[in-house]
Amino acid sequence: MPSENTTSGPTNAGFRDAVLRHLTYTLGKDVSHATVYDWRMALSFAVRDRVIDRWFAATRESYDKGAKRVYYLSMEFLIGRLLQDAIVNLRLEEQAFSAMQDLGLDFDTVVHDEPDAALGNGGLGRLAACFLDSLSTLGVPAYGYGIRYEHGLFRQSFVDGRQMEAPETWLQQRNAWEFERPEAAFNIGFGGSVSETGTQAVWTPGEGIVAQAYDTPIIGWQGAWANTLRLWAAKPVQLFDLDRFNRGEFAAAAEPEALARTISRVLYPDDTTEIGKELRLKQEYFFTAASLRDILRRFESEGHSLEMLPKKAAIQLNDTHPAIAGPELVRLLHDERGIAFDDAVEIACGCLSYTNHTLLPEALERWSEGLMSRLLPRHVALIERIDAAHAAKHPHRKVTLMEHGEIKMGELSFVMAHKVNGVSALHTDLMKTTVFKELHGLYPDRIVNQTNGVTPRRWMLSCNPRLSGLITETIGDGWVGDLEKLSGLEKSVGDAGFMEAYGKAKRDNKVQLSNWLQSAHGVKTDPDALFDVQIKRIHEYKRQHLNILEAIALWQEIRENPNAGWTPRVKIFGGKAAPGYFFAKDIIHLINDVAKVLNSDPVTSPFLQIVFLPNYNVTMAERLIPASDLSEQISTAGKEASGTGNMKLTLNGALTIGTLDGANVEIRDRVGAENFFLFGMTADEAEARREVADHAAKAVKADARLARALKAISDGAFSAKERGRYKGIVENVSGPDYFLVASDFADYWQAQREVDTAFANPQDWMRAAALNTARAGWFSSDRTIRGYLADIWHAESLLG
Ligand code: F58
Repeated sequence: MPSENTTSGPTNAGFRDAVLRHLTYTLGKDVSHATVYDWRMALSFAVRDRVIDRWFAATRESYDKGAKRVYYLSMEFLIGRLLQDAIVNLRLEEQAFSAMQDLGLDFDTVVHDEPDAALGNGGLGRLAACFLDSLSTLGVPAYGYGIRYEHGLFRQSFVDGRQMEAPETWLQQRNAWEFERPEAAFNIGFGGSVSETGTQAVWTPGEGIVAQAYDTPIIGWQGAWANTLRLWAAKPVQLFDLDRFNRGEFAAAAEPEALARTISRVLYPDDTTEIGKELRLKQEYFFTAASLRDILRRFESEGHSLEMLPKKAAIQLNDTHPAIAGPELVRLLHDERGIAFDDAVEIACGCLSYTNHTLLPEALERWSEGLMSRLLPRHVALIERIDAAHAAKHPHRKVTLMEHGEIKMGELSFVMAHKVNGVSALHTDLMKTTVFKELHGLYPDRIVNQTNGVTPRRWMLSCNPRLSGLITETIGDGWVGDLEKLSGLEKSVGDAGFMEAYGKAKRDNKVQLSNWLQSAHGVKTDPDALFDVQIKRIHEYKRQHLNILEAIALWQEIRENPNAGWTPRVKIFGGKAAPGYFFAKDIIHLINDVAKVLNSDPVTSPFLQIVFLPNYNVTMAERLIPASDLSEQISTAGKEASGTGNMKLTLNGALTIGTLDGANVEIRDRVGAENFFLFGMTADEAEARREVADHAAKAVKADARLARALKAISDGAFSAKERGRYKGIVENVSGPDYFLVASDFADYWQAQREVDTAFANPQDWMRAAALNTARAGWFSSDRTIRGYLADIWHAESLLG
């Protein structure tokens, strides 16, 4: 830990005493019996105490000033661990570190005892977490609303190279950061019947569930402000059936509780079945409806009239998962509060805005009308009316909200929002020309761009203390709250002393990672090798299979010519595949199988090693990113909406090998083409290539390396006992190859060899790495949030 000095706050001894007090009086443990868990909890409570006053003050100030609040509705908040984050934001490093030292504990061991809150899947969820940090840092009154998943995303392990899924158990221990709010609870209904009274209706749900709030304070940089992450847990209306219990039906007596709890049990239940789909839709309505009721309750408690809602509440839909917010808000205003339908729609539109995170048509949610009518009968009728109103306004429109018996949640979100945003410049342009082409034509001012960003507090200050220390020594600590100040480093890039220190920070980070790989995973790596990292969800469009094919081809070439002066490389993979996505699971299996063969090859392994780390999560990202040399951002152009890992890696001085996709385009523009390894087709070229008959077969034929790598897979070089194991992957890459692995392979290979050459010249490499850091300042989520405030939310910071 860096020994940051605090100018205010408790003395070190005072802080240590606070930890001891919590150990004794909150946890009921004495020092001689305390476990690491007890100490971690005691430390967390002591830190949490420093948050509370600020949190209350922020809430009061928002009320006093009648401020507009931002509400971020998201199925995922991938917040990871909170202890270190709170310590860093409150600048309590020195106190916390010395308290642990005084008490004879190792600070890192205590901090690393905290489980990751795996309440998300990928970038969409992590973006929500970075936004919470930035909203608090900027002093914007805001709430994150989501689900308190008991198990979150599954825990991944590998058995014989195959992905296994087990429930995540982050809530098995007490969660130090949340406050249960039994009084903040709403009944959420499903099913039942609707009786019309004129244009209004009364919905009488057939079943109900209670949404109960749990609040986690989110403290901003230097503790200037704190907002709330409010997560809903599902509870039964009736806890326990005493009659059945008394009849001896013990299991049945507990059934209502078990059934109710399924709603907040896991993130992404397998929705390949009807019952899985139903659960997923219930989850979406559950948290959206509870959040809207909470928002209205707060608004009404301030005594405003309903037309004022858009002036007081900005409600952001993080993807389509909370898209039911449109009809639900109309229902609450129209059916329950008597506002005329058209006015209700207008008010709802004034509040709602929608972020799109994908252009993959199969990823844009659609719900069957049958299912929706069964669960949310009133909402289906309201969607029909919203659609009719849209049609009346635009008689020539072709795009409808319902089609082929399905409700299209992307289109519904678009129509119900006053702004719709993409998450990178390219993605936003493609939204206008592809998925939302017609709607964009009808509402040309609606789509805006807000390129994603990442919080510098977690993704530099906290995860990379060595580089952070050097940056602060060089330009002062203003960069943490204003990342664009990193540009001040540019003038030091020519300075030998700075460059030596920069290189040393990276090298020390790599040694630290190497040690961890050895101790936690039994893998031996050479910290002087190039650390080549691809960490993200496993998906065909992200093309982890392109990466592993290149590794196979390289292995074959090194074997043929082992003395050609190869640049030693460790390829590190991390990421989970959705449980029902079998192709992605095959990719994981293939990478693990290839790793087994390559890592045990005595000729090639000094130059090429493959490591696939199980259970990639936020904490693992915090370990890997500061130690990475090369960032693999190799998606098929046009498919990665933005990427945020690419930004974190750039900031931490990894050079990117990447396509012109998502935010890579903007990263390359900023860091300079000479500090970025570009390859592959553009989005337009990719579209055109798909039209060429047999494009993949032709590409394979034209590239002996690719053909040989594919043949090795088919011949069972990595699956001797089951030669056909990867038939699906081989046939896909040489057949339909929608994601253009074959067509981009040769260029990717070439770019990788340029990487080899560049890495062999450490001075130039480090210079490029330092320039990546110096030029990454624009990718702060503080900048992104300022953009949302100005262009979408029209809300303000309450800090000076
Ligand atoms: C990600 N989406 C995008 N979705 O892929 C990435 O380009 C972008 O940077 C990021 O959002 C933030 O804008 C993403 O993470 C999911 O995880 C889906 C959740 C629902 C199921 C399908 C995946």
